[in-house]
Amino acid sequence: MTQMQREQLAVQRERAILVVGLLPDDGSDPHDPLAELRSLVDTAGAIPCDQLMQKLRKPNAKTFIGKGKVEELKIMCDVHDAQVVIFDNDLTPSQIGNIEKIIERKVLDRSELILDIFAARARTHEARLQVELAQLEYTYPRLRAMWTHLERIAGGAPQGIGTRGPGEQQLEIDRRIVQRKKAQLKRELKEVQARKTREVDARNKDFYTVCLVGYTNAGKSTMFNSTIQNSSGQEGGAYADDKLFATLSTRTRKWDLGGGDAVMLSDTVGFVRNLPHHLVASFKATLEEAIHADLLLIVLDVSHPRAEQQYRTVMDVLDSIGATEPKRVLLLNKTDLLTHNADLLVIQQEHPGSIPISAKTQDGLDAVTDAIRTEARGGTMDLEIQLSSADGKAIHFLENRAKVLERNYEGNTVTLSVRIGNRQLDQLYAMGSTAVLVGEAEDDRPKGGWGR
Ligand SMILES: Nc1nc2c(ncn2[C@@H]2O[C@H](COP(=O)(O)OP(=O)(O)OP(=O)(O)O)[C@@H](O)[C@H]2O)c(=O)[nH]1
Ligand SMILES: [Mg+2]
Repeated sequence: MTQMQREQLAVQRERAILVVGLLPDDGSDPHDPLAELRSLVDTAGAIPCDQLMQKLRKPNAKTFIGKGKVEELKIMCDVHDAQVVIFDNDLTPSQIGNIEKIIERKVLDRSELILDIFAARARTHEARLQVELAQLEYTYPRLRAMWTHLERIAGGAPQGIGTRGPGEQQLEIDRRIVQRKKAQLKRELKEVQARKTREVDARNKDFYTVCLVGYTNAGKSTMFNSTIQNSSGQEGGAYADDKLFATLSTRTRKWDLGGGDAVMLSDTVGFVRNLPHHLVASFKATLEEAIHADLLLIVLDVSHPRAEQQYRTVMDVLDSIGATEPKRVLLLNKTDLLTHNADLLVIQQEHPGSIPISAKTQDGLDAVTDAIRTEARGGTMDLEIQLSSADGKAIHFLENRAKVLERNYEGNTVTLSVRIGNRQLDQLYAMGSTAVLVGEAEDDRPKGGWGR
């Protein structure tokens, strides 16, 4: 066992044994509790070669799973020549240490694995800073246990590797380095985030903002690309892939809804069950988009066996990051993969007002566009508006931002019958226009639901 085992946490191309201690009501899939971890491990690039599960009433304080199971795990590692063991649970530093000592292999927990994926995929400066900080915050409390554990190994190392523990002095130096690095990362992040907040604020003033959120792999980026491509003929350019955490930073594009309406649409990082909370805090800037959006399009993969649980996770995360203000519209995605229509009906009944779509085949996207348009307008009204024919700015605005049903010119006065959104009407007033309302018709603001 070498020092590398806890210094080098990347898991690329290593043979891995997956382990889960199943606790009561832990939210994992009862039919295949390790399905999600397998996807995560696969995304990280390691090769899952076997798995071990144990039902637990509560975790063993020393080794999380039972001591006997750890012995079994060691044999499994030998048989498969595995280099790493990955737990679906989050372990304490000392549990990791204890297990590593017995099995003589690197042990990673769920959070470390997710951090490793983020680290490997972070592309932007901000994402890199966030991952580095999150890794330091997660690893830092583990340093002591890690070194103490290595020291012990060095004492009577079973494989006789010349690992020398760093001793107290080295420990103290390491801690100080970590602290300094953390402070520096936090400073840099603060700057990046302040800039981001300014950008988001500026965009929000000029446009109605819509943000795609949802569980990882739900189809957000596919939806983003489909809508942008449909409306502008240009590529949305978001990377979509059948991997968890394909997207690691947000991307925003103008979405032309037709009829003079345009909104800003953002694609965001996916959520996952048991996301380490410090990671959520670190990604708060990325999620700033979600918090400040006018409307959240929640993308749910209804073909996934754990769709309901994923839905609940997304709702919980949104609440926990403080995204409680924006209106939420649920999109039931990947309906093309459902074999029975009845399945969809059941889900629709559970979520009244949701819109069934397929981001891939682009089914149902019109319904989404209509829903957003109505919402972005803040409800529409049919009105007659009288203005001076010299008020070119207001006439231009109405021609472009409202639907003009009829035009009457009399002398210097123009009377336009228009279907106009509340929001546009407010904008018209804010322009200091000469417009006077002369008639008012039905308000078609949606009442009690969407997409039916
Ligand atoms: N059959 C089908 N596949 C879809 C649909 N929408 C997305 N997918 C596939 O699902 C996978 C994940 O799609 P993404 O758009 O990358 O998902 P995401 O929500 O952006 O995922 P992250 O960025 O990882 O959080 C890709 O392989 C897509 O091709 C759909 O409506 N039907
Ligand atoms: Mg994505």
